[in-house]
Amino acid sequence: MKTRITELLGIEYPILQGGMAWVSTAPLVAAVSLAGGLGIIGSGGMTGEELQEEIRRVRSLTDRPFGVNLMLLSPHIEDQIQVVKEERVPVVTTGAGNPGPLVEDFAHLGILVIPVVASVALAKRLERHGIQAIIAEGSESGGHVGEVSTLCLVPQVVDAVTVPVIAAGGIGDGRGMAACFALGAEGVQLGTRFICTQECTVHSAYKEAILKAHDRSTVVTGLTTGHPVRCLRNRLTRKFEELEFSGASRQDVEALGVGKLKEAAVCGNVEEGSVMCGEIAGLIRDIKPVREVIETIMTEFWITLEKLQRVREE
Ligand code: TUI
Repeated sequence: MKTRITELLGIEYPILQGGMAWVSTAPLVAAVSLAGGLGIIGSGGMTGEELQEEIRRVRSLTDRPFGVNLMLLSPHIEDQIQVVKEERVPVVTTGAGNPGPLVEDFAHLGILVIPVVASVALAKRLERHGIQAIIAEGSESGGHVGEVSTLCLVPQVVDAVTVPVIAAGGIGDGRGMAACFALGAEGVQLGTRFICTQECTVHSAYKEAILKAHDRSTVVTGLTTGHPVRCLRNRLTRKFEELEFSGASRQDVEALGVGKLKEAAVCGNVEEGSVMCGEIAGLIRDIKPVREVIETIMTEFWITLEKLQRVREE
């Protein structure tokens, strides 16, 4: 398979594994890259030193290209940027902010910056900074979310920029991938689907909670704080709802979320912790090896294209 994304990244399939804090560590990242996609380390929550160790662990497992996701709101962001430069990581994706000033600096070192955007405005602004690809992430995604759905965001970003667009948010199988390609995307990024894999090191209770989810299981908390986060409905999200609608201050609502992703992902506390995942959680019914996930997506993708072709012929 060949798109501007496979060419740019030097990968076999245009499938990226979203960088997820406390979730996408070296074993998952390396497995995705070895299977022909692009694995991405989620650096949120890591110190610079911890990130460096994780990068080296990936390199000990594969020679293939991989990426690091920089969460721009991270308290360790300056150290993380330094490490990514020192290690000459091939690809950096960014989230939760505008990476404009970083792009040129990284490009000089041969590091490809692929920002995640949730709006057309930021996509256009970043194209002027010389980015070579962009991820358009709809509000179906897990974790920190924007306001526009994938179905509406992707074609608008595709029309607004000339660089290739990777669609993210709400994709769980090859049908979703084909839908995004119909909108003009040349690659897809999946997070939730890759959590439910054998190689993902997240606590097993986190994976099980996703397997039990249905179409209406996720909610967005923090709508009043400016940091909306999608995760599974549980005791924590009910506390959020109570607090948010009781007129509590932004600071008090924010404080309720501190450390809660780690609580779920590392400790396995899926009632008091934040089980971040996308709306597509309801589609995911099994824990499989990464290679099988990627191969199944590709098979479903080609079957979908053939089915669509038959609509015309019949
Ligand atoms: O970043 C994400 N998803 C995330 S980050 C994260 S870590 C976290 N932990 C605890 C609490 C909150 C977050 C979990 N999930 N996705 C990429 C993404 N970026 N989605 C939306 C955006 C975004 C939003 C605003 C990108 C740029 C932006 O720019 C604002 C501006 O300056 O224009």
